[in-house]
Amino acid sequence: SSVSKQTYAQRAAQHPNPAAKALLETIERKRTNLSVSVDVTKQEDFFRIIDTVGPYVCLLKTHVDIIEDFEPSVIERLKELSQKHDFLIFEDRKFADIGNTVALQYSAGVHKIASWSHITNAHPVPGPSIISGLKSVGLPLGRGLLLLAEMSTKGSLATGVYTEEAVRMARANRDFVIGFIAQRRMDGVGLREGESTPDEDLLILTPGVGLDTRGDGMGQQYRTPREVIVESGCDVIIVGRGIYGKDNGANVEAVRAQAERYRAEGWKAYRERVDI
Ligand code: 5FU
Repeated sequence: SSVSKQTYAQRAAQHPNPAAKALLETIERKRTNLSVSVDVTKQEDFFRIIDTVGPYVCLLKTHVDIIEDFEPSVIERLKELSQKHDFLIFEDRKFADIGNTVALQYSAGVHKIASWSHITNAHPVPGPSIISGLKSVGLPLGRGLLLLAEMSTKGSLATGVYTEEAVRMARANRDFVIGFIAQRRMDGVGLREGESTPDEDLLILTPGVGLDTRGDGMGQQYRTPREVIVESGCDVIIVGRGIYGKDNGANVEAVRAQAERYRAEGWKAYRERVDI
């Protein structure tokens, strides 16, 4: 049956990439398809939010380069919280350069992303060489890559033929590319006459999710978990400000309540989709 009708457990059992398999297993074990994006600039806020939302997420999304008081111990603490709460880590780095440069950006510098981030992502704009570059670093470490096939923003240029080519690039690299940042399921997108992909399972992780507003006045567009999971067939909802609010998550109980709420909405939508 089509991937979107299968359970996360069924998909985990079949997935060839270790990071994708671990993500699907975590989703099933914790009964959550929620990823929280922790976009705050101070360590203190960052770790308070993570320790609060940890029990409710399968995947914790970071922009590690926005942390002002970054030091190497941030990574050690992030790894400890990932163990404590049983979630994977996704550094939303959006690589976009030539293969040689992205391999250096991924492995080296201050952040050494490949050494701790189970999943990262890249813009397909340079073509397939961006995958080769990142793969040379990430594949031996068992990492997974998402391609940005679409974006949530108003006026995004990632549409049409660009999106189709992104899907073809992923299909040609299924050992390392585990899916997409996108707004809808990509099964069948970009297939040429006579092509079929019966055993393909490319995950869809979807930002631009909010229950209380439709946008942020800076181009972001929000849809509900049900629109994303049921109507568009996506696998993971990514929520930032909808969970930690406008005050960097100062109110711990409010953050916990929102994380529980989005987890429940995302899981209910999944059960509706697969009919369980
Ligand atoms: F690729 C994308 C995209 O298309 N839209 C996004 O919003 C990534 N994002 C990220 O998801 C963005 O960089 C933020 O980290 C997060 C959304 O945060 P929000 O507070 O839920 O709007």
